[in-house]
Amino acid sequence: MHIHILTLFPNMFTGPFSESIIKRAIDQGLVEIAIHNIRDYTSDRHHVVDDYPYGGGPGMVLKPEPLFAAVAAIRGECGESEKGEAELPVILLTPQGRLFNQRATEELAKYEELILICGHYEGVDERVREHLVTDEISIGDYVLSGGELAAMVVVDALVRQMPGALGSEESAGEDSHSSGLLEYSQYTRPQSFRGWEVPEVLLSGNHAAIARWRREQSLLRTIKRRPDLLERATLSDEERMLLEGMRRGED
Ligand code: 6GU
Repeated sequence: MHIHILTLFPNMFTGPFSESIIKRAIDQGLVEIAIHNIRDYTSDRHHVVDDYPYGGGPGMVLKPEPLFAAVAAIRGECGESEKGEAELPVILLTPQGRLFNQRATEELAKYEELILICGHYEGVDERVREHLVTDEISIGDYVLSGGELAAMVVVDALVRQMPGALGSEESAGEDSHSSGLLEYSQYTRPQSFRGWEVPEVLLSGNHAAIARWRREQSLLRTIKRRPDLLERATLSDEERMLLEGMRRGED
């Protein structure tokens, strides 16, 4: 997968992309991440990227020309100038976008190539939204200073679900949200810590019992913390019965 990021602050990405799972995925060639400085696509002498809002008001607005130029250059550079919107999504990171979640990750993961635009200042010129961008994404109902941190969140979520991105010791299959439920509780050594014990069943060696216990924990945790997730989770008949029991407080 080839991810292009358009930003005014390219240095923000160096730390997060040179560590851990993302770094490994880049080194393995699973993902190529190109950071483009929006300022490099200005054509005026002073490399102006923003301007005052028409009609007045506080803050600055990102100008359309550099963003259109950057996307055109990326389309050309990749020899895919004929690539339509369907193949090359141009995604604006903005608090006004649709909420990002695991399902959105799965959708984006289907693309071979995508462009993420990090919004900044008071916003971007509306013509960018109307005529350049194919999708708008927000990572939650709060306001960040720019789209950069959101872009990192999207990249991380995308990378960790790529086959081969996680080591053999790791697994995305049991992550919270991968099944529509929250992940079960985890324990490691010591077996007794400050008098707090690891649940017996995990020491039993009985794999079926362990799997059952974990699924139960998952359900319990989800019903307590995020009952909204249960509406869309795929559950077996046994799990539905368990859930009913939990709801009636019989667990
Ligand atoms: Cl994508 N951008 C900004 N600036 N703030 C946000 C966001 C994005 N998602 C949540 N808050």
